[in-house]
Amino acid sequence: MKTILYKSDPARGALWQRILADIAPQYRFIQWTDLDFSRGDPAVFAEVEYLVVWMPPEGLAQRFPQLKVLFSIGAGVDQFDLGALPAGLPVVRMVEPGLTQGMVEYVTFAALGLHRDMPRYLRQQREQQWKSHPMVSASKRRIGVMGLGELGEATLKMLMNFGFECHGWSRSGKAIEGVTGWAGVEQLAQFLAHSDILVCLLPLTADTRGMLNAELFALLPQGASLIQVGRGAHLVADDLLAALDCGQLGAAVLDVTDPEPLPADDALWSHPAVWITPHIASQTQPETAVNALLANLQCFEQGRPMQGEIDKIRGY
Ligand code: NDP
Ligand code: OXD
Repeated sequence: MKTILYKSDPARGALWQRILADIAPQYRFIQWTDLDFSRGDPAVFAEVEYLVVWMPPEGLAQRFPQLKVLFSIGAGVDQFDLGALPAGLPVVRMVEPGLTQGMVEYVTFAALGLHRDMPRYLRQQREQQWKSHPMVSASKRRIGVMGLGELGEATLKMLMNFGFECHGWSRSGKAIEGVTGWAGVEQLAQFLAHSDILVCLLPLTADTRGMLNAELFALLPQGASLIQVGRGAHLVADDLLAALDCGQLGAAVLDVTDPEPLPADDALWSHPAVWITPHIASQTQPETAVNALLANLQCFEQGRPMQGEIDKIRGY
C-alpha cells in the first residue's frame, strides 16, 4: 500500500481522506495533524511516497527517504523554495476543474463589476447620490489577461461570451480562438495598450515579482482597471495607490496582497476605488482534486508525464 501524507487545512483534508477511502483504498492517506510528534518524527514517515501540501515540511530528503512526488494543494508553487528541494524530486501544481471554475467565476464577477462601473455606483450609494453614467457596451471594452495557463485561458473563454474584446499575454504566446494573443516582453506594451481591464493570472516567479508597477500602469489606457488574482508580490502597492489617485487607473479588485492580511492601517483597505477579498478567488475542491491526484499518480506509476509538473528552473 502506498502512503500519501497530506499537510494543509485539516477540515478539507478530512474530505480528501473520505473520498480516497471510497474510491482508491489502495492508498493510505495520512493527515499531518493526526500524527503524534511527541517522540520525534512518526515511523510512518519512512513509508511516505507522496506529499500533498501547501507548505512542505522541512528536511524532505532526510525525513521522507521514499518520497517520490511533491504535490502542491494549490495552483501556485511560489510557497516552495524550489532551489532547496531534492534535485530529482518532481513538483506538481494543482490542475483541477473545481479550482478553474472558481477562478472563472471570480474574474467574471470582477470584470462585470468593473465593466458596469460598480465601484463608482457603490461610492454614489454611500453618498445617497442617484446619478447615471453612460453605459459602455461589452464590445467596446477590452479585457487583457496576463498569463494564459489553465486559469487564464478558461477565464478568457468565459469572458468572450459577453462580447468583450479579449486579449491575452504570456511568455511564449498561445493561440486561443477569439483572443488576440501577445507574447513576451517585446509585445507587453502593445498588449497593455489594449487592456481597459487588466487581469493578472501569472505565477509568482523572479521574472514576474513586482511587475504590476508604475511603469506598467503608465502603459495602460487612462482610467483602466486592475483585477489582481495572481500573488500579492506581483503588485507594488504604492504604485497602485499613486496610479489610482492621479486617475491613471480607475479601480482595482485585489484578491491577493502582500502581506496577507494587510496591516490594519494599510491605505488599500479604505481606498474608495479598491475592492479587497481575502485570497478567495478560488480554492482547490477536494471532490474534483482527488480525481486529478489519482490520475497523476497513475501517470507517475506508469512512467507517463503528470499534468501540472513544473519546471523548477523556470519557477512554474
Ligand atoms: P499556469 O502555470 O497554467 O500558467 C501560467 C501562465 O503564465 C502561462 O501562460 C505562462 O506562459 C505565463 N507566464 C509565466 N511567466 C511569465 C512571464 N515571465 N511572462 C509572461 N507570461 C508568463 O498557471 P495557472 O493558470 O494554473 O495559475 C496561475 C496563477 O494563478 C498561480 O500561479 C497562482 O499564483 C494564481 N492563483 C490564484 C488563486 C487565488 O485564489 N487568488 C487561486 C489559484 C491560482 P507560458 O504559457 O508561455 O509558459
Ligand atoms: C492557489 C491558491 O494557488 O489558492 O491555488 O492561491
